[in-house]
Parts: sequence; C-alpha cells; structure tokens
Amino acid sequence: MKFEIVTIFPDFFRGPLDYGIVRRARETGLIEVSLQDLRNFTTDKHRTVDDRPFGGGEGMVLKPEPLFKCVESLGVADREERLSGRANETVILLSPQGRMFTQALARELASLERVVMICGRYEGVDERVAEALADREVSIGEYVLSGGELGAAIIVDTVTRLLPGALGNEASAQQESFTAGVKAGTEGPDSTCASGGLLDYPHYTRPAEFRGMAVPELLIGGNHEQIRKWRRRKALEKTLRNRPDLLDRETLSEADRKLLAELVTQKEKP
Ligand code: 9D3
Repeated sequence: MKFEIVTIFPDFFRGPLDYGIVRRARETGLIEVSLQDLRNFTTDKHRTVDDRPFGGGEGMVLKPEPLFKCVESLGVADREERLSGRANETVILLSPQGRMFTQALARELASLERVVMICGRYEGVDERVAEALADREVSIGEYVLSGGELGAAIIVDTVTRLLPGALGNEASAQQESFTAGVKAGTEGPDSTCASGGLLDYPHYTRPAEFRGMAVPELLIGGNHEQIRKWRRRKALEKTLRNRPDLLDRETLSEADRKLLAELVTQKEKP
C-alpha cells in the first residue's frame, strides 16, 4: 500500500509515522509513505501556494495550480478510472467540509493500492480541487484543526493496522471496537475478544491490588464463561455511559437487551 501526502509541512510527519505499528509496516515494506512538498510545484520566485479569496473575506486559500501539478506528477490514474473503481487508487482532500472518516472508510481504503492525500491549510482550498482533482473530501471529526496534516497521519495509522501482517496478532484488527456489525445470534465475544459494535471492556494486569484498588475477583478466578459474561456487561455499561449512539445501531442479543435493561434501571436509581 502506498500513501502519498501532499503538504506544505512535510517535516510535520517526522514523528507520527516513525513509531510502533506504522514504523514497522514501513520497515518491512508493507506500506510506503511518500511526502510531497507542495512548494516544489510552484513556479514563482516566492514559491507561493496561497492567495486571497475571490469575493473577499478572511484568510487565504490554497491555489489550485500547485495542487493539480503535484497530484498529476504522481502519475495517478484518470479521475474517471478512480471513481469507477477500475483504478485501485484514490485521491482524498482532507477538509472540515468532508464526509466523516470512519472505520468503514478505513476498511475501504485498506483494499486499495494507493491513497493520495491532499492536506488543506489556511481558511481553505480552491473548490476546483474538490470538484475536479480529489475523488472525495474527508474530515476526521467535528472540531477545527489548523490543517489536514493530522488527519492524513490518522488515516495512515488507521488503514495500516488493517493491512494483513501489520499487527503481531493478525486476528486482532478484526476484533476491535468499531469494526461493529456483530449481529445478535452471532456468538458473543470470547474471553480474548473485544465486543463487536460496542466499546471495549476494561482490561487489568498485575498487580492484583494497586494502591488499594483490586482487580475484579472474577477475572482472577478463571471461569471463562463468567469472564465472558462480565466483559460483555462491562462493555455494554461503558457504551451506555460514553457512546449510547452505538447501542441504537447495535443489533443486540436477547441476553444483551436484558443486561442493558438492568443497567438502565440501575442508572436511573439515585
Ligand atoms: C470558519 C471556516 N473554517 C471551517 C470550519 C475555516 C477552516 C478552518 C480550519 C478551514 C480549514 C481549516 C483547516 N482544517 C483542515 O484542513 C481539516 C480538518 C478540520 O479542521 N477538522 C476535521 N477534519 C479536518 S481534515 C482537514
């Protein structure tokens, strides 16, 4: 998988991509990350990448010419080929106006050979980039960043860990929370699995008691059926508290619904 990142701050990526799973994936050649300095695609003496907005208003806008020149220099397939899916590659514009980046989009990107990411800066990017150069506009969340660079780093990280061979235990990427979609009736997670569609259950390691805080006794006991049920209940509990929206989507099993009903009544007590 090749990631190509178009940015005015290539040095920004020294750091986020040099640790852990992403670093190892680069070292083993599972992924390649290439940084494109947008200023190298300017033609004027001052290497200008931005200009004032037509129609007036605050701030500066990234000019289209260097962005088009840069992406075209990478030898990407025609936009039509990309959009139809005939080319196994995509060009993404990172912008606050984009569709939300989700685990589902990460999975889609993980199936491609090449992902080009354009990082916006200033108050925005000339709209012709979104209309005619990028295949899609993606936001990483409902908050305002200073530019798309953090978004691009997040996408590299998220997609890389989905690639077969990126994790020590290849099965574990499949088990993570937000892979979602585990239906009722499908067997619940076993003792080593996370809880499909829910937030993860709490984890503990040694010591069994730390500053007076004990690890739940049941986890030390080793009754795996009990442990499985406890983890499912804890996952439901945490999801209800922190992400109730996930419960609406979740198709819960009969046992889950019973547990959840209990938790809701407990919560309502003073
Ligand atoms: C008031 C208008 N602002 C839009 C919300 C202007 C503006 C602010 C910040 C335009 C661009 C930016 C820079 N942000 C990104 O380029 C960006 C981003 C983000 O701000 N939030 C979430 N995801 C992303 S991806 C790129």
